[in-house]
Formats: sequence, structure tokens, C-alpha cells
Amino acid sequence: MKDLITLGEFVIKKQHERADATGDLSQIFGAIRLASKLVHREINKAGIADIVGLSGIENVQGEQQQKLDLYANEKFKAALAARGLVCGLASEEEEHFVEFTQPLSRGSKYVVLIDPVDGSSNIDVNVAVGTIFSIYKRVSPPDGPVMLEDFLQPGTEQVAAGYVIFGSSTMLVYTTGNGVNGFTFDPSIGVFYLSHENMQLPEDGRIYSVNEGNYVHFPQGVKRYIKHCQEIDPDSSRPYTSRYIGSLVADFHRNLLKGGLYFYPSYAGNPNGKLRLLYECNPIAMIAEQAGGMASDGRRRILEIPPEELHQRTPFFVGSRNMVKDVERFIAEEDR
Ligand code: AHM
Ligand code: MG
Repeated sequence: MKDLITLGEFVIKKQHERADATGDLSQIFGAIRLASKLVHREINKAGIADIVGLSGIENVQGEQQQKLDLYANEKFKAALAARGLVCGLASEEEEHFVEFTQPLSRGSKYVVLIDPVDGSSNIDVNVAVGTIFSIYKRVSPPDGPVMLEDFLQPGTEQVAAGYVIFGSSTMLVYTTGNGVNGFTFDPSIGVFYLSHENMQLPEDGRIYSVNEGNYVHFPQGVKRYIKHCQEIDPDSSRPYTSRYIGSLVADFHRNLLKGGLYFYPSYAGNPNGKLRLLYECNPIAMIAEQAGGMASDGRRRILEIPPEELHQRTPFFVGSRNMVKDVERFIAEEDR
């Protein structure tokens, strides 16, 4: 039988391969791993515990927060704060970034941006949700307070990014800029095992994932691309298959494994679409690129968009390289 490698062992092994590594990043992964296990436990008992349902509180974007969103936010925050390796955190669930002021955290060199439970409206109906995270080195002086500029860095500056999918099994997928690896959780012993080594996003895909109910509101180039997906062309295996869960991590994860394109374009009255640049699109974009795929706002590379505010939104097209190029071409034709 093949020896199984745990997430903890893998992270340490990678740390030893880098001469400049201090081990701080490995410990941040330790915190993320721990909080993920706690969220896994809560999600799996969500049907029976009184954790499902609305908390009655709205988040900064005016959306109802599910109880599990709040739970996950607190767990990730506490796990990261406890180790003193991160000086601040920005979250979909917090209007402003949070500064960790414990003596240990002061002077630490990393910040984390996180969507603790993305797609949370799916929890009530037993459909996959995910946690998305992104790690940066702070740019403000290490002896001063953490600043907004530490969080408003372009995605190209990410030191690491990843997601946890709480699906039919729980998986953690991450990159530190040197390929993408996936780990599957064994709940019987509480360990993540390396199950998907060096993940590669197929260059071509046959799945398109979009909320087609919004079709009438989409820009013309996007409408034409959707029609292109539905045309008969045996040479390019069209018509493509449509798959949309409405949970970014789950839709992206399927397309990462099988090849495909996820998109959330601009739509009537919402020129920037729905998804948030810093803690949803940038981390997923880094993983996509590291696996050989592409991520775009329809015109430019997601990772190069200069952030202006924490909860900034952007149109998002991510997945198989040739599919992203195709949709960019349709959009460019309309721009002319
Ligand atoms: P959320 O952060 O409020 O959960 O919203 C993000 C989610 C994505 O996971 C998903 O792809 C998208 O919103 C679905 O939106 P829609 O229901 O408009 O298709
Ligand atoms: Mg979200």
C-alpha cells in the first residue's frame, strides 16, 4: 500500500525545500487546517443542530448572514490570532479589517483575507459550500499597526491561496505559487491526506457554469458566448454541458478536475458583477493559474487588478485556458 502523506507533513516538507522559509507560513496553514476541521464538524451536523438558518444579522453588503458564516468567521479568526503569526485579517463577514493586537501578533509579517463560508445559502439544502483564503506579506512597517494597504495588494502578490470544499467529502486545495495540491479529509481520524498531487486544469473544457437565469441582463459579448457554447460543432465537442451549483468553490473545483469555465459577469445595474476581488476571485485565480488555467474579468488578468477597497467586486471568468480566451474574444469583439 502506498504511504499516505498528511497535509501537515506535506507543508513541512515544502518548507524544508525553501532555504528562506521561517516556518511561519506552515503554522498559518496549521491554523487554517484546524478551523477547517471545526467548520467541517459544524456543517456535518447542520441538519440536526440548531445552526442552520438565518442569524438575523446582515453582513456589510446587506445580505442575511447564516449562523454558520458567523461561526466559521470566529473560528478562523481565533485560530489565526492564537498562533500570533498573522497581524490582521479581512473577511467577507467584517466591514473593516481586523487588527490582531496580542503581543505575539504585533510584528508578524502576514495578513489573511478570507471568505469563511462562501455559497452559504446552500447549507440549508445540503449542497456543497467552501472557505476561500488568501495570504499576503504585509507592506506596512512591521513595528507599526497593520494598515489598509496591507490588504489592498494585487493578487500577483499573494504568497499562498486556497480553498476548502465541504462537499461529499471535505477537501483542502492550496498553492504557494509552486503548483496546486489537494488533500482529502478523513473524518474518522481527523487528518487531511494528499489525494490530488500537482493538479492540472485541462486546457480545454466542455462545461460552462453560469447563472443563466440572468441571461437577459448580461452584456452582449457574454450572451453571444453562451450561444456559442450551445451551438452544434462536433469538432470542438459543442454543445457544451451546463453545470451550475451556485457555490463558487464547488463549481470551480469540478471544473478544475474536469475542465470548464465558471463565470459571473457584469449584469444589469451591476457593472462589477457579484463576486469580491480580494477574498473570492484572487485566491481562486491564483489556483487556476498555478494549475495551468486562466482567470479574467473579461478584459484583463484578475491578479493584476489594482484593489481600491476591501469588498470590491469584479466580473469573473475562470477555468480552462482556451475557454477563458474564447469568452475574452467575444467580449473584445463587442468592445470594438
Ligand atoms: P456569497 O458570498 O454571498 O455566498 O455569494 C457568492 C456566491 C458564489 O459562491 C456563487 O457562485 C454565487 O454567489 C451564486 O450567485 P447567484 O445565486 O446569483 O447565481
Ligand atoms: Mg462569498
